[in-house]
Amino acid sequence: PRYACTASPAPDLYNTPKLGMESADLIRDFKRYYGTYLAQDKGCASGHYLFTALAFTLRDRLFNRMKHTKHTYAESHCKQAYYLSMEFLMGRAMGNAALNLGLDKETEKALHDLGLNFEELIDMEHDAGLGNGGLGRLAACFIDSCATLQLPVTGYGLRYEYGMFKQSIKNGFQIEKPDHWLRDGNPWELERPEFTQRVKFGGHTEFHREHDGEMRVYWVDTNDVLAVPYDMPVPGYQNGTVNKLRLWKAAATDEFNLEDFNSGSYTEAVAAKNEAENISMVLYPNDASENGKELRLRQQYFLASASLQDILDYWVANHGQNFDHFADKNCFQLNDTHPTVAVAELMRLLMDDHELSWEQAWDITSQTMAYTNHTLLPEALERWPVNMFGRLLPRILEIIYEINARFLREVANHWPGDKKKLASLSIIEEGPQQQVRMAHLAIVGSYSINGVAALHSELLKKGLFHDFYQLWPHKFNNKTNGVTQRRWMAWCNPALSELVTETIGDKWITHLSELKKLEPYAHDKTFQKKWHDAKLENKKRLADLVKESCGVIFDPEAMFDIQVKRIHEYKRQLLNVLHVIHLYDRIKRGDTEGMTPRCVLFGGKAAPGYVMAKQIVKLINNVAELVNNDPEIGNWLKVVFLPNYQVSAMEVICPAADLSEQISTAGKEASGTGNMKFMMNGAITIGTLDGANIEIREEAGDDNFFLFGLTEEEVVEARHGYNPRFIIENDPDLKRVVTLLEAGHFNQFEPGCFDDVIGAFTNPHDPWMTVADFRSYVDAQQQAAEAYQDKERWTAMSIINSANSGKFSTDRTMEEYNNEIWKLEKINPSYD
Ligand code: GL9
Repeated sequence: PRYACTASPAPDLYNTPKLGMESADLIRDFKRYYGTYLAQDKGCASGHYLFTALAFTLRDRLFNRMKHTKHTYAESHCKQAYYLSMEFLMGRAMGNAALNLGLDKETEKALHDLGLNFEELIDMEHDAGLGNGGLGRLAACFIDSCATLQLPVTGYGLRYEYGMFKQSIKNGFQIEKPDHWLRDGNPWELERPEFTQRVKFGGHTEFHREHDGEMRVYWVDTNDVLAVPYDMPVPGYQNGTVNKLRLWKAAATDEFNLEDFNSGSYTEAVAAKNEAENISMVLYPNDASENGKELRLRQQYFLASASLQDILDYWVANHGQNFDHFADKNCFQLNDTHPTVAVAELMRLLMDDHELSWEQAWDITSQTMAYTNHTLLPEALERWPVNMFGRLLPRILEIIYEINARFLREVANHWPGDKKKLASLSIIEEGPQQQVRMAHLAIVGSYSINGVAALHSELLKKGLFHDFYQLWPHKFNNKTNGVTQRRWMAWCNPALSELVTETIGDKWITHLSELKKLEPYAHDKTFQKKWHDAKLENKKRLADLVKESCGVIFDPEAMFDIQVKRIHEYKRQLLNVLHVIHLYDRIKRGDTEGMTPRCVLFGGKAAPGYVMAKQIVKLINNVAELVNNDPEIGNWLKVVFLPNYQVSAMEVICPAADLSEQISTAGKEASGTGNMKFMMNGAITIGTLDGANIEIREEAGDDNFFLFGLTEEEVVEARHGYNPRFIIENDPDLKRVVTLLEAGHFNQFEPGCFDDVIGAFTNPHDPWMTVADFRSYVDAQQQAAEAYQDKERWTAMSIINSANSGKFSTDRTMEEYNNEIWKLEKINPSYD
């Protein structure tokens, strides 16, 4: 009742005046927030309050546009898309907000007039680390591009109290600390308690025949949890559009456990609320691997149910209980299988709450759901024990069984008498413990299934989802990933951006293919000099960060060789370390001919339970320790492991890279997106033919890419009879590297510390085939080193890479999703 619309205030109470965008208006608002709203007194200027006052100043301008955008969508009755994702790795919002509002220059000036520094305030902001890595950051880039393209797309996710853990390094080992990012408040969010939803768990189902003779299902005796939405603005680039990211927080209902309550255990009953609120407490930090924890399934259902109820409420408010055109006006993009329980939940809501028949509900569901797959790694395929599922979500399990029964009839028609096909395609996996296969549910329930790079999409059809492809070839498609150039170039690389804009104009900020116009300048001496200077400035910025966080001096003239991404065996940070040890060995034996001074930077988090990944972190740190403190090595080689890699760190790292390490075992990295950020900012890739690397090389040209390693097909082939020990014996360089490792050269006071790592890459069953690619990797590294020595050649390669990175904008990716999957009309709110 508190939020019900009862009072009738004067119409102009709703009226939002357009806010001034000049520096003087910003100063006025900023002072009011700082002095009045936050009640700061003279004498002590706290960074936190300065930051908050500026955030509120910008936020006003965002929320005005967000309201306006919402009304424009409502009035146009347009189709809308919903991006359902367990992760949105947003990073910091301040700089992006100022840039996209077109207020970056004014803000800087306003603050300067007040004697303040914009950059210092920007650095006060805590990263919104609500994601693990590529998949979560992709979601953030997608919604940025949708707002810029004026596509009516809303993001739905969870408002985790704790984001991705903070990583520190102690004695070479990774230490995890909780990331309580909301501790100091989040000025960018708006709580919307009036849109709270109720999500059911547990209980059981009952079937009743109604007066009209229809059967109805009741899911009863449930333990309900409230979902409270928090909205974050998603501004388009200087176009008046501000879309919405709606994140759900779990809250207990006020219904106490009556038994406890009546027996006098009031405090225990209140304390039990914790269990409900735990649902949105913490992001699971596992990259590409699932562990079947019940809390994770609760999170997934909580997201799916709250979001779909919210969308259906909006529909009913506008159309009543008539769902005839629902599928023409709505679609849902599932970011991996994580939100896939939405397929069954939409069926439940349409049938049990809105009284549609199975057929009507299925038509709607299967015409509105679309699924994106982000990995081929088998350990990442989500499966839930049927027991757990039935206990937690009994009604949903019934619906999944019925979807499966109908689906298996279709399979039996397509392959009469083929029992094997039924078993391999079934949504329910048989075995000692029955499991629900979420990918199968997603495929059966969706009209579109896409991979995230050309190779990955082909491999899905050829391998993992081959049988489904036979059944429904029309459902399968590719959407190569991208990144937003607003954050990943315009914002994070001002030096290069200014040069590019003064050379070819600023259209590239919304049309990245414009960068192609830089290509004629690739060999222009004056332009090369400016390009090189911009890179140098960025390298100094990174060198400062490295000095501050690792105490190691990077010489900006040296080649910056960078691998930042989650630590995972398939990404082969280990191969990179083996090369580093090889360089160390060469320097030690005086073989520095043709060598280039290098600064090698590693960064990335290991999942807390991933023992091998953590040992790789330890190995990198031990190698770094020895290399950096050996006077014989001097400036030839520096190695650091930069702790706590996150979005705001990448904003400093990618503009400063010379060499981008994209060295996964071919066929394992679905796409990669860091590779695109580096390319855009003029780094040259050393990489395998994997994921989007293939397309990067196609765009940049073979001469502007250091290729090495087995192809996906060769990897499959080479597995048979793979003999790493034989390869080591026959490669003197590799032999020396392995001998150093086995002799304990990097762990003199920690005996046995790296035995497992050595065991892994020398194992004939090593799935990542590290040793198989060592020789061609080292050769490609040598080519890179020689190319770097020719400054002009290198700079030309750098320019050509950036000039040809147009394809890798999420603007292009979103146009493709829209043209081929969503089919939304672009809506211009005509604000600004
Ligand atoms: C990933 C893939 O591994 C990447 O290759 C891909 O670029 C991204 C985005 O499509 O998705 N899938 C996945 O589970 N993760 C990816 O990065 N993992 C994390 O996000 C940590």
